[in-house]
Amino acid sequence: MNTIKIIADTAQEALEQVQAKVGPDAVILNVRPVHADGVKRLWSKARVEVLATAPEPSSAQENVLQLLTAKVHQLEGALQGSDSSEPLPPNVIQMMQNVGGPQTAPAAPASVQVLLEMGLLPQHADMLAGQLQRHLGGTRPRNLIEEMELAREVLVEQWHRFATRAEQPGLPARVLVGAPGVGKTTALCKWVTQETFLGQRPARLWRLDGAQPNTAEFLSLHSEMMQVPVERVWTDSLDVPEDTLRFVDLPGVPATASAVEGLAAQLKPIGSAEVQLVLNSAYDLDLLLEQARVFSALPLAGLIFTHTDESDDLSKLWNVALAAELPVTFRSGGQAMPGGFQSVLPETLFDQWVSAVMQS
Ligand SMILES: Nc1nc2c(ncn2[C@@H]2O[C@H](COP(=O)(O)OP(=O)(O)O)[C@@H](O)[C@H]2O)c(=O)[nH]1
Ligand SMILES: [Mg+2]
Repeated sequence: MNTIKIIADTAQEALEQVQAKVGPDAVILNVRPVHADGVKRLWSKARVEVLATAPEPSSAQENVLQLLTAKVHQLEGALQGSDSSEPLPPNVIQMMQNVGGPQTAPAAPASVQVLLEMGLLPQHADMLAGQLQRHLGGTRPRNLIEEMELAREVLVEQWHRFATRAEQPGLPARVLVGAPGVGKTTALCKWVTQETFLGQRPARLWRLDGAQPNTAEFLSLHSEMMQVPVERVWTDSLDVPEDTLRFVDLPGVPATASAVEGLAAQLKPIGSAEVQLVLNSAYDLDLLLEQARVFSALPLAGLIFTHTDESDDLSKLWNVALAAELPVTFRSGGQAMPGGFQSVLPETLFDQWVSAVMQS
């Protein structure tokens, strides 16, 4: 990967230079303030360093369901004793053998059993099986692939229902909540960078204290570089233009009913807010489900999964989203700004889940 480094006096200048050199689609890997060395540091202002690279050439998107078809055909070939040119990966053989095996419930459709093998929790499998049955009525899909396509459709629809229900009119303030240390401030910093630096949208930030002080110094430094004003107390009297994005960073609270109740009281003055629960995807599924359950006392609009650089188990994202009945809005990996901070589409997440299992 060819990376270029630009140092300029302002973020705006740096972005212009990057785009002039790499083109309008330049991928911004990291933005950070740099200081002069030695005593010069005393009088010279921080400059802005940007690392950027060209976008990856868009490789032909592999259709995962086709991938799955190929595997199923291979399996059928293997079962009939015909010499299939390529041996099946052991995990696929294992998965297909388990499907319909004695230990699985006979009533569950094959696609649901495949998803169970992929890590879907049994409680979601029951819901999915019920929905599939409703979709199908008396007709049976012709093969596993068709059935998987239908399962994908059902899950995606469910996800869109969660998202629609959580939607709010206008531009509510974006508030990140969660347990301490899960990556809230880092994710917020990336989000602000994406919107202001790359999206050129006006923004304002509140770094509020709760029961604990909010020690997010790096957020203030970063915002200064982005020329995003930072407030330390919430005030209604501030005349913020309507098109300005408002972001709120709060210190983390433990996932207990009383702490979350305290947080709810703190959110009240903010009024209309889009509250995102931040979860560390490297944590155990049980812990994530527990955090989602406790924080659901707040009017949550979505989930943000951090540390995706340390965990690639996508079944966790599906399981928590389905349990909390919330969409995953962003995935965030690593400490670079804005680095990997991607909005999540359920279709893509499903396909990535299938292909990750197929290729593991
Ligand atoms: N590897 C990795 N580290 C992260 C990620 N997000 C945050 N961190 C690190 O985790 C620590 C806590 O992050 P912070 O954003 O301050 O957490 P907060 O307490 O929830 O606001 C810091 O050292 C971050 O640099 C991530 O996606 N991947
Ligand atoms: Mg923080």
